[in-house]
Amino acid sequence: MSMLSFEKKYRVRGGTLLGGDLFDFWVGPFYVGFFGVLTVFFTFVGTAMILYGTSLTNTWNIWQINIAPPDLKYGLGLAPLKEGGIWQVVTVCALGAFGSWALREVEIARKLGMGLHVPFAFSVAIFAYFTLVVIRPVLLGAWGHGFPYGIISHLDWVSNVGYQYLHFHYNPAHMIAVSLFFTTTFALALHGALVLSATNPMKGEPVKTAEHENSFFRDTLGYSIGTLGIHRLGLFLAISAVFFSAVCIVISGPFWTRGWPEWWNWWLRLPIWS
Ligand code: 07D
Ligand code: 07D
Ligand code: U10
Repeated sequence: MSMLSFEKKYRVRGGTLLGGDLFDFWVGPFYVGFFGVLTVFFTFVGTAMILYGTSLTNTWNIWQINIAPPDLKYGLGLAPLKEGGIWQVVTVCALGAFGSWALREVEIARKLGMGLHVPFAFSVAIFAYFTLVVIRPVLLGAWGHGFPYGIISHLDWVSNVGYQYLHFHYNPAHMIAVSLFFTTTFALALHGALVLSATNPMKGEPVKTAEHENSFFRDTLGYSIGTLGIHRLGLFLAISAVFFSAVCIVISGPFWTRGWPEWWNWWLRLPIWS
C-alpha cells in the first residue's frame, strides 16, 4: 500500500513504552515497535500450535478444527501437549498477542499525542476473553472449563454451558448485556444515519452542520446529546455490554450453580407477599 501524503508527516520517533528506538519503524503501512514484534511472535507460535493440534486429528475442514481444553481431571495443572496442553499454549499465545496488540495501540496513540481510548476499549474485549479462559476456570478449579478453539466447537460450548443453567436468558447480567448490545447497535444506526443525512443531503441542498443535527433531535426528542456526547455514549454502551457479558458468565458456576430461572425466586420470597 502506498503511503498517503499525511502519513509521512505523522511518522515521528518516540512514544515507545519498551525497546526505545530499536523497533521504532514502519513496514509498509504498519507501525512495528517492540509490541508489534511480540504480536507477530505470539501469533506465529499460536497459529503453529493450532496447525500442529489439527495435524493430529483427521480433519482440515476449517469449520471443524477444534483445539480442546484439558480434561477436568487435570485441574489447574499443566496437561500433556496432546491432552489439552496445546490449548494451554494457544491460550497463553492468544493473551500475549491481544495484550501486545493493545500495547502497540498505546505506543501509536502516544506518538500521535492522542488519548488512550482505543486501547482501553480493546482491553475490555480482552478482559471478557480473560474471564472466559482464566478467571472462571480458576474459580471453578480446572482449565477444562475454558472454551474450545474451533468455529463450530465454541458454539457447542456456549450452547452446552447455557443449558447447564437451564435457561440462560434468565441470567440477569446476561439480560443487561444483551440489552446493552441492542442499545449499542441502535445508537450506531442513529448516529450513522444522522451524520449521513446532514453531510449527504438531497440534491441541491447545502451540506449541514452540527446545528442541524442538534435541531433534528431536539425537534424529535426534545433533547440532543451533542456531537461529542454521542461518541462518549457509544463507547460507554459498548464497553458496558462487554463488561456485563463477563459478569454474566463469571457468576454462572462460581456464584450460582442452579438453573437461572430459580434465581428469580427471591421475588416470590419478598416479605410483602405474606
Ligand atoms: C467482525 C472483527 C473481525 C474478526 C473476525 C473473527 C478467528 C477464529 C480460529 C479456526 C465481530 C476472526 C476469527 C481468528 C479462527 C480458528 C481456530 C468482530 C469482527 C471475523 N469468538 N461466537 C464467531 C471468536 C466467543 C459466539 C465468528 C473469537 C465466546 C456465537 C468468529 C473469540 C462466546 C457466534 C468468532 C470468540 C462466543 C460466534 C464471528 C475469542 C461468547 C456466532 C465473530 C478470542 C462471546 C458467530 C460460527 C465476529 C459465528 C461467532 C470468533 C469467543 C459466541 C469465528 C476470536 C466463547 C454465538 N465467533 N464467541 O464477527 O458465526 O465478531 O460462529 O474470544 O454466531 Mg465467537
Ligand atoms: C469474548 C471476544 C474477545 C475478542 C478478542 C479479540 C482475534 C484476532 C484477527 C480478524 C465478549 C480476538 C481477536 C482472534 C482476529 C483478524 C485479522 C467478546 C469476546 C479479545 N445470548 N451466552 C453472551 C446473547 C443465549 C451464553 C454474550 C443474545 C442462550 C453463554 C452476549 C442471545 C444460551 C455465554 C450474549 C443469547 C446462551 C453467553 C456474548 C439471544 C445458549 C457466554 C458477547 C438473542 C443456549 C457469553 C463473556 C460477549 C459471555 C454470552 C448475547 C442467547 C449462553 C451478551 C443476544 C439462551 C454460555 N451472550 N446465550 O461476551 O457472556 O462478547 O461471554 O438469544 O459465555 Mg448468550
Ligand atoms: C474508525 C473511525 C474513523 C475512521 C476509521 C475507523 C473506527 C471517524 C477516520 C476504522 C474503521 C474501519 C477501517 C472500518 C472497518 C473495520 C472493521 C469492520 C473492524 C474489523 C477489522 C478487520 C476485520 C481487519 C483486521 C485486520 C487486521 C487486524 C490487520 C492485520 C495485520 C497484520 C496481521 C499485521 C500487523 C502488524 C504488526 C503486528 C506489526 C509488525 C508486523 C509486520 C509489519 C508484518 C511483517 C512481518 C514481519 C517483518 C515478521 C514476519 C512474520 C512472520 C513470519 C509471522 C506472521 C504470522 C502469520 C500467521 C501471518 O472511527 O473515524 O476514519 O477509519
